[in-house]
Amino acid sequence: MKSITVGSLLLGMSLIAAGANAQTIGFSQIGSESGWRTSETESIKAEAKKRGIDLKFSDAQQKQENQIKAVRTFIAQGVDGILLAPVVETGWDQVLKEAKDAKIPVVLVDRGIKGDESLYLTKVSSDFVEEGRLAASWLAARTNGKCRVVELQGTVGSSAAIDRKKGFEDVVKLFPRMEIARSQSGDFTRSGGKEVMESFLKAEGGGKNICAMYAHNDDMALGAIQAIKEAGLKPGKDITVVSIDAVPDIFKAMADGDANATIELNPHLGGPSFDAIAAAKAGKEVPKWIKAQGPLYLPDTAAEEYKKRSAK
Ligand code: GZL
Repeated sequence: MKSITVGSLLLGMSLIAAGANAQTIGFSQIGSESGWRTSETESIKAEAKKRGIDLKFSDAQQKQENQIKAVRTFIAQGVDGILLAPVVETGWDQVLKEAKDAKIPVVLVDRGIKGDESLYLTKVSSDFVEEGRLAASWLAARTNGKCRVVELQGTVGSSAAIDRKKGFEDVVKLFPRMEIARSQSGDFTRSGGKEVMESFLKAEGGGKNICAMYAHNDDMALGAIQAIKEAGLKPGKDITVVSIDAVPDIFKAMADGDANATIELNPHLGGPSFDAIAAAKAGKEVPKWIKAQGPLYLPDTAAEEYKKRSAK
C-alpha cells in the first residue's frame, strides 16, 4: 500500500481548506472614462489577486444596461459577493432585489444609489458633498469671496456629479460676490471637458471675465486647460483651476503652473469592499457607508507628488 507522510497529508488538507475559502466576487465596473477610474480598476484587481479572490470583471463602457446584465450574470454564476460601481443613482432596485433574493451581498463601490438601503450591504466611497464644499471653500479663500465660476459637471445622474455640485453650491451661496455663471456636463472625460470649456469661453467673450473653473474631476480639468490655452489665456493664472481626483497628470499641470488645486479621491477601494463581504459572511455588523476621504493638494508639493505617483 502506498504510504503518505503526515507532512503531505497536512499540506493537502491546507490546500483543500484554502480552496474551500477561495471566494469568487463579481465586479461590475463603470468603464475606463478617466485616469482615476483606470487606477481604481487596477487597484481592485491587484487586491483581489493578493487575497486569492477569483474576480470576475465586467467593464460596462458607462452603460447602466451593461452593468445590470453583468450583475445578473454574477447571480447566475452564484458568486460569493458583488462589487457594483453604479454609473447613475437610479434604476437598480430590481436587479439588487434579485441579488438579495439569491443571498449575494452587494457592495456599492465608489458611487451611491437612490433606493432601499436594505438592497445593498454597504457603500465604500468618499463624501462627494464634502469634496464640493472643500473645493468652493478653498476658492472663496483664494479669491476673497469674489469670483465668477464656470463648472464642468461629471456624468449626468451620477451621485458623484450630483453631490459635488451640491457641496460646491452650499458654499458659493454664502458669498454674495461669488457666482456659478455656467455649468454643464463633460461626462468625466478629457474630451468632454475640452468641448464644454470651449463653449464656455465662446459664450463668455473669450473668457476674460471668467475668474475660475471648477471641474468634478481632473480629466475634465485637463481637457479644459487645453481649451483655455488655445483661447490664448493662461490656465492657473487668468483662470484659476480646481478639480478632484488627484491623478498624476493634474500634479504635472500644477507643477507647470496650469492648475491650482486638486482633492484626492482614494482609488484603493478593494480592501474595504472585500473586508465588508468577509465580515458579513462571518455574521458581523457592517456600516452602511464606509468613507474614504482625501485631502486637498496645492502647487507647492505638486512636483514631488507627480514624481511619487507617476513612478508607480
Ligand atoms: C468619483 C468617481 C468619478 C471620478 C471620475 O468617485 O465616480 O468617476 O471623480 C470618474 O474620475 O469618472
